[in-house]
Amino acid sequence: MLLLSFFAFALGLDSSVWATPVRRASPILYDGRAPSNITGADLDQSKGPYLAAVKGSKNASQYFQFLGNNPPPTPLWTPVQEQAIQATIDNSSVFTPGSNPPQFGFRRGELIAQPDQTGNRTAFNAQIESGLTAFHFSVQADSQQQLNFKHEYQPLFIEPNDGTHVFDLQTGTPFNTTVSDADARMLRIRSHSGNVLFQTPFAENTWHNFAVAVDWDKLTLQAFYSQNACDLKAVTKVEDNSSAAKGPNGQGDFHFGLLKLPLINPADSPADQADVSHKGTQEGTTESILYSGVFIESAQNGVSIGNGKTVPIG
Ligand SMILES: *[C@@H]1O[C@H](CO)[C@@H](O)[C@H](O)[C@H]1NC(C)=O
Ligand SMILES: *[C@@H]1O[C@H](CO)[C@@H](O)[C@H](O)[C@H]1NC(C)=O
Ligand SMILES: *[C@@H]1O[C@H](CO)[C@@H](O)[C@H](O)[C@H]1NC(C)=O
Ligand SMILES: *[C@@H]1O[C@H](CO)[C@@H](O)[C@H](O)[C@H]1NC(C)=O
Ligand SMILES: *[C@@H]1O[C@H](CO)[C@@H](O)[C@H](O)[C@H]1NC(C)=O
Ligand SMILES: CC(=O)N[C@H]1CO[C@H](CO)[C@@H](O)[C@@H]1O
Repeated sequence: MLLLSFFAFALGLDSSVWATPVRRASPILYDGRAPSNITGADLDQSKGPYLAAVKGSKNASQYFQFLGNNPPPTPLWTPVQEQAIQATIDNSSVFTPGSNPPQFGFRRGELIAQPDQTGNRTAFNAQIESGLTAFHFSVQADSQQQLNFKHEYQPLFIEPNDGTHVFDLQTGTPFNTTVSDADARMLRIRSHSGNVLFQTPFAENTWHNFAVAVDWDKLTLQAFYSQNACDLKAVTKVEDNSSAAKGPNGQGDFHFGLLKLPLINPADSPADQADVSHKGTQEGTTESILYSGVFIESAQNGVSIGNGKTVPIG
């Protein structure tokens, strides 16, 4: 039976042919699941699906590791071959954007989805951010190099040129707030306006699987979530996200990796305290998070929920 389901999935046969809930797979628009043959040298040259430009002074392969089977990737997309990616920041993870000053407030190391090294990213972003598309990603805590939950982190986002996020993943203590440790240790999906659509405890030794379906015409979001091998389930309704811009102004790079905000330095002026990219306090610790199952699909025929199944939006 398993084998039959797999072939039905692979051949794109309609569900009505089979007694299982298998449906036509939605076309994949971007596959960021690291293949077994990718190397650190590929990453250093941004060869393949990742532009590794947002990072500190070291080579990309010193901030991102391909983990083979240790730990194994999320089991949700078996039998797709992939390996988890460990993203690490340390005190050297100060990004200098072009000719602008270094961002001493942040520590960051992010991969940006790209078609390939020579592809046109603007055209690619228009492809992955038109119609109805779903952004899939799984994250796991790294218990050896833990985050500091007193800080805010934004481990995944889509950023148009205006610097806003169409949606993002956030964890830690939101900048300039005080929350309990339990409330800080949450994974939160936020809308363009920064409202939390869904949150769940960032438990260790667990793959936290997410999908966010974006309707780029109606400007809505719907979040899906599961752990480990369990099918994704809708955890929100289709929510209004109309503060985001429509068309090219609302399209931007898809980032995943650690972006760590500073704590406020009380000695700074109010203006400097608000300058999160350049000011504030960082402890300079080495911290990691793991990614797996990163891909983007057209969701016209529904959202893949794992184990060969799809569900409609809404
Ligand atoms: C890995 O192998 C695939 C399939 O043979 C190939 O298309 C791809 O270019 C290879 N990737 C790298 C980074 O070498
Ligand atoms: C980065 O990689 C290049 C080419 O392999 C090497 O020459 C250089 O020493 C590396 N830089 C660091 C900081 O490790
Ligand atoms: C890249 O694609 C955009 C959008 O399709 C287009 O306007 C632009 O001219 C392209 N750039 C290059 C260098 O081809
Ligand atoms: C921090 O929050 C306080 C209280 O809401 C506010 O007055 C202050 O402007 C905020 N500072 C920054 C840098 O956001
Ligand atoms: C971290 O880097 C900053 C900026 O380069 C530097 O001022 C600071 O002394 C470093 N902290 C540690 C703990 O090395
Ligand atoms: C969930 C959410 O943040 N929705 C907002 C999307 O944008 C519209 C327009 O600004 C707001 O009214 C919603 O609250």
